[in-house]
Amino acid sequence: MREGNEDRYVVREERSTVLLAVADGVAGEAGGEIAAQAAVTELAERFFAAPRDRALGDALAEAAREANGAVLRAAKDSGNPGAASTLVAAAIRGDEAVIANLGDSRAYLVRTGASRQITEDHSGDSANAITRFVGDERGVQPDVYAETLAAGDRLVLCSDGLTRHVADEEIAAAVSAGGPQAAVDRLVDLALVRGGEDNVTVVLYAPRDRPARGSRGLFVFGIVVAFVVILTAAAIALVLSFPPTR
Ligand SMILES: [Mn+2]
Repeated sequence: MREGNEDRYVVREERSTVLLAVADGVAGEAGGEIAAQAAVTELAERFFAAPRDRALGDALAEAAREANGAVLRAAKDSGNPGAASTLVAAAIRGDEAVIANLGDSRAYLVRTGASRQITEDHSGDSANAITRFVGDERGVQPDVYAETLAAGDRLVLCSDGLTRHVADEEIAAAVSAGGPQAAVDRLVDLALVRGGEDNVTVVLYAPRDRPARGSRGLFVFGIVVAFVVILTAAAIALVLSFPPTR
């Protein structure tokens, strides 16, 4: 098992908007934890500081660029000038979800029993190489994807500690089989049994299954009321869910 945890995540809800992110400090680089922490902290600060009328995708991309600067500063200040991190983030407001990524941490949409990888990995030829990351002196431009969520959809953000060992179909099966907590437990267990050498972080977003109608006829997905963190030496699973509607 790896001694340190180079994965970091953030879950924050403000102004009816939910921000989720996972960052994985680049393997082999000293300061990976510092880079990942700086990435998620700055992302959240900048994202929620954006003007309210800013489009979600623009706010998220801009926050990712600011996170890049923060990682560079943190790396330099800590004496680890090569430190870098992946970053995958999702911003959700109502039924609108925007996802941004740099590196090989992923986002999946699980819908009606099937999973679809939303993000495209920015990875190189060798096993651990990533071609885009936060902590890049050249500056970054994340890929941005937009999804419209439907009732029953699940959004999964995860680090490569999961996806190196667990197939897309298994993610779909675990997420579709039961409640959010059982799903992340199952996924982390699978990854640890098969690998156990990398940190595993899974953030599962579960909108309310039976959306209420908003004043303009839009789906309203409710407010975050609970999340659970499971921490072991090598695994973090986070469930974010809404209370079942009566
Ligand atoms: Mn990893």
